[in-house]
Amino acid sequence: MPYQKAELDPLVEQAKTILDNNWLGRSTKPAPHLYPHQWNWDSGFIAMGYARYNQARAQQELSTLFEAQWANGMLPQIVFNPTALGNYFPEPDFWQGERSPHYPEGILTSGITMPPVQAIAALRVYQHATDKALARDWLADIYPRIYASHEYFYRDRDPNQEGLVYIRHPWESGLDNSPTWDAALKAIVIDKEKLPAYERRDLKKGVPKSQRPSDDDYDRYVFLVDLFRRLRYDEQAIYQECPFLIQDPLFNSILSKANEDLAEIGQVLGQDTQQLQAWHRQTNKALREKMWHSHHGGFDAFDLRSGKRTEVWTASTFLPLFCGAPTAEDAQTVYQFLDSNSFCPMHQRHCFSIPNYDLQGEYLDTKNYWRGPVWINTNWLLMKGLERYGFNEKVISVRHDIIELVKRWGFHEYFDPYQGTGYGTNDFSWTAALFLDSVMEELSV
Ligand code: 9WN
Repeated sequence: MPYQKAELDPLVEQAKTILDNNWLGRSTKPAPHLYPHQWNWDSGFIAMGYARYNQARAQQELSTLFEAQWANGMLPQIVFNPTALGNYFPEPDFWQGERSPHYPEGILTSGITMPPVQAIAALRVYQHATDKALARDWLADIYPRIYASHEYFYRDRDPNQEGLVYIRHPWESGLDNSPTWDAALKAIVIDKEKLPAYERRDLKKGVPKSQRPSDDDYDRYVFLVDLFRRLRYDEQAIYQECPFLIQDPLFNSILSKANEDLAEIGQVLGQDTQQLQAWHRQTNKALREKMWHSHHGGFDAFDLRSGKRTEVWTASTFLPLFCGAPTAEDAQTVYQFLDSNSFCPMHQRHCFSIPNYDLQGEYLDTKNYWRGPVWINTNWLLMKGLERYGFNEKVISVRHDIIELVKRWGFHEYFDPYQGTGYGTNDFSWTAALFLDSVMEELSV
């Protein structure tokens, strides 16, 4: 179903208008009401969209994020917009990041991180730049900062030196209430008396409760934040005490691909990139050796606390395609699983690929956040992974689903895997940005 430029042009204009309206002057908020601050991985995806038509903004978006980098290299999940406080939970008064000696001065941030897509975004900004000299100067400025964020992961999040980093909060995964975290979260026993008082603000922004994480999930999210602030964000102490420590394939695949892309940036700048290449190889090897599940044909997460694999199948299961971890032979097996009834096969037109959770899974909820709906960012990442291994027919099919979902239902946060109906909040920035990128790609082939 090839698209005509004329039918996509008005949608591209709409996408740009959404990004313009969400632009805060130096960064972009993910959505007008629900998310009024700057988010870490959102900014990476947003920069990839700007890269297609506004180089200056793409560069500014990422530079602003790095102004909030902690002294230990950690790039925070949220950079708060001081003029919008009081609209989201948790905000700086709850995080109390200043308890850490690494907290940046004069900037308000949360105390966790997110999947490191920045190198991937920065390389795309450079590749699409119309002013290459300007982009090169910008790369020279941002390269050591991105490098420091990768160094932080391998130094502070990989205690066994395996080449696999852990996340210590579901919000760090970006896939907050994915069924992958259920068992680890359930194992945290909450004493309501001791839990700090808090009020959810996400339920006051027009999104039905049935499409958001549960109250039980939030209790555990809060429990973990409270633990981190009590431990003054000391990574060693957190490693000793945190009940939630998980090595996730999506997070590690993004980090691995980010090493590869940062090495490419390093080469543009004439830097020695051996360490980056070594990290990339080591993480790919570890993904293959520790996370590959040949029986299912996918990769699953490893819970460092229980010592068990999660055996939960989500978009994350396939992400190692993105960083080139599977062998060519195993990639065929991965593909069989990805293009099966569990994740909407391409020749079956009563569903949209790629739902975040197994359509045959026990906990499927087609309306609830990361527990079933299709998300444009994971589709985009998987599309790139499929491209890497030459699954070209599926690449086109996923790209058409990205375009079709937006065309029929609008720029929503996530979509029903069967009906396509848009859920969550709307005028969502990364949906607009990655739609734009996908359309440019569609029209160029
Ligand atoms: C917590 C901003 C973020 C995304 C995440 C998505 C959602 C936040 C929330 O929104 O998470 O980080 O309040 O639910 O899960 O991936 O980055 O768009």
